[in-house]
Formats: sequence, structure tokens, C-alpha cells
Amino acid sequence: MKKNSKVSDAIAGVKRGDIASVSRALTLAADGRQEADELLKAFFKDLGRAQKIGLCGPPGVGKSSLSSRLISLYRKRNLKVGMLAVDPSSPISGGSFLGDRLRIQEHISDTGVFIRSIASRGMVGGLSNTIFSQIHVLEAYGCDKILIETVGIGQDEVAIARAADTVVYVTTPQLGDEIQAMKAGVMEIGDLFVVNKADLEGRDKAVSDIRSALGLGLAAPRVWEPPVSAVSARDGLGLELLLADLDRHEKYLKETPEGRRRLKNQCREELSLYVSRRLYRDFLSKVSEKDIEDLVDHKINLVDLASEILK
Ligand SMILES: Nc1nc2c(ncn2[C@@H]2O[C@H](COP(=O)(O)OP(=O)(O)OP(=O)(O)O)[C@@H](O)[C@H]2O)c(=O)[nH]1
Ligand SMILES: [Mg+2]
Repeated sequence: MKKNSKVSDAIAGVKRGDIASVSRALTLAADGRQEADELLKAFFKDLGRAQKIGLCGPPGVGKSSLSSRLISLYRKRNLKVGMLAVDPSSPISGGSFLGDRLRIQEHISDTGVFIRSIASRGMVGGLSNTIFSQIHVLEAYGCDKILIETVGIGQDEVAIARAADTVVYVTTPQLGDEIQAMKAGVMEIGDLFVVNKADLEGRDKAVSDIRSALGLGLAAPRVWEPPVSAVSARDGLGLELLLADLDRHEKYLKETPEGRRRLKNQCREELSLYVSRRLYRDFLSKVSEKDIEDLVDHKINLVDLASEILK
């Protein structure tokens, strides 16, 4: 039972608020092997504790810089913050990992903040397939806010909406034309829109382009009208207003059926990821060397073998 004591130590450590245990638990959770099941069971009761804030948007718009600012503001309120960032050293976004590390450096000695970058391997549509397990660890650690930064490339951008409660779509004035061309999918998942780098020229045009793309003020009023704010993560401008919008969205989810609807969708997504992981795990453990020999020797065909194992 040596293997399990490692897991139960990590579970107890996380509950105690031990930061090294959080790190170990996250690694176990990210691996998604059988060992992680105990962890999931122990931590599932904290489901829904934190506001999970997804930050998405094109590479380089300032998602990490903005996250760092938000973390500081939340810390001022004495809230515990976790952050999961898809490792931007992946070839897709051009390797600014070191830059990210430097920007979030100021928080590393603070036990009220836990930042982990997620390898992009094993990703399903821009999200790690164990992201939910990692979220559970951070919720059990007592995080009030969990920021999830994802790389936003086309369709992948919308994947974050399956894990987050509040989706923040970040853009900049420099991406004027891209705003015009923003895909319908992106416009639909954003709960808040942020024009970062508002210290640069073109801020007002970017804000009004987004507003008109959203059709704000035109159609019948929606229950939640996505606010569009201009901020500068560099200069620290507009952040208090953004924070107020984030709070307002959290309140909206708590007070309307929308919150429960999202939580249900998250559970549905997590269940399906878990079941496919587990089926795959169980399946692989049943394939013997003899089965493979039989395939090579044409004693059985692939489909029949698979059906037999799945039975
Ligand atoms: N002028 C200006 N530059 C900014 C601002 N915020 C971030 N930057 C700069 O923009 C660059 C990218 O910032 P990041 O925070 O790494 O952006 P990101 O969206 O996390 O980038 P990826 O993770 O690689 O997609 C850096 O050089 C930042 O210094 C801002 O408000 N104004
Ligand atoms: Mg980043």
C-alpha cells in the first residue's frame, strides 16, 4: 500500500494548506492515472467553490500580464488564487514561457497564490484533458479564484468555455482587423471582453468594434450583457473596473439558473473526459503480448480483437 500512502499524504497536505503537497497533487492529477482517482474522490466535494475565470485570446495580447495584475488585486482582498496556464512554450504560441515566468515571479513567495503551467501535451481542443482534476486540487486548497490561461488558436478558444465559469476574451487595439473578423463562436463564449494595451492608439475604436460585433444596445436586452472594458496591464489602468465586472458576473451566476447550468455542463464534460481516460486505461491493461502476436500472424483481425477486449 506504499503507492496509496503517497496519494493520501498529498490529499492530507492539500487540506492542511501545504503548498508542496498542492504541487504533488497537481502532478498526480495531471497524469490522470489510477492513483489520481483517490484524489478526485477526496476533492470532489469542493466542486464549485471557486470562481473559475478563463482568459483566452490571440497570442501576445497580454493574458499573462493581466492575470498577474488580477492576482495582485485579489491578494489585496486576501483571497486565495490559483492559476493554471497552458504552457506557452509550445510551438504554437512561440515560446514566451520564460517571459511568463518573469511576469508572475512577484507572486512565487506568496502561499496565497499557486501558479502551475500545464504542458500542452494531451490537450483536447486547447484544454488539458485533466484540467478538471487540477481545478479540484486548487479548490480543495481553498482557492477562491482560479485563473485559467489558454492559448487561443481558432476553435481551441472556445474549449475554455467548457471548464470556466467566466470567460474573459482579451484583445488589443493593434488587432483592429481581427476584431472585425472575430468568429461568431468567440463572440458567443465571451462573458467579458477586454481591450488590453489601452495605452496604445486605437483603444476607443477597438471597444466600439467589439460592441457592435456583439450587437450591444441593438437587440432586445439580454440577461447578461457582456461588458467591454479597456485596460492596460502595463500601466495598471482600468483594472478595478474589470474586477468589478468579474464580481458582477460571479453574482449573476449565483443568482440565476445560468450558474447551475454551467456547472452541469462542466460536470458533463469532466465525466466524459474521465470515462474516456478510464476506458482507455482499462483497455490497454487487457491487451496482451499474445494478442499482438495473433494480429501479426493474422490469427485474428483488429476489429474482432478490439470487440473481444471491450467485452
Ligand atoms: N503596451 C503594452 N504592452 C503590454 C501590455 N500588457 C502586456 N504587454 C506586453 O505584451 C507582451 C505579451 O504579454 P503577455 O502577457 O505575455 O501576453 P500573453 O497573451 O500572455 O501571451 P501568450 O501567452 O504568449 O499568448 C509583453 O511584451 C508585455 O510586456 C499593456 O497593457 N500595454
Ligand atoms: Mg501568456
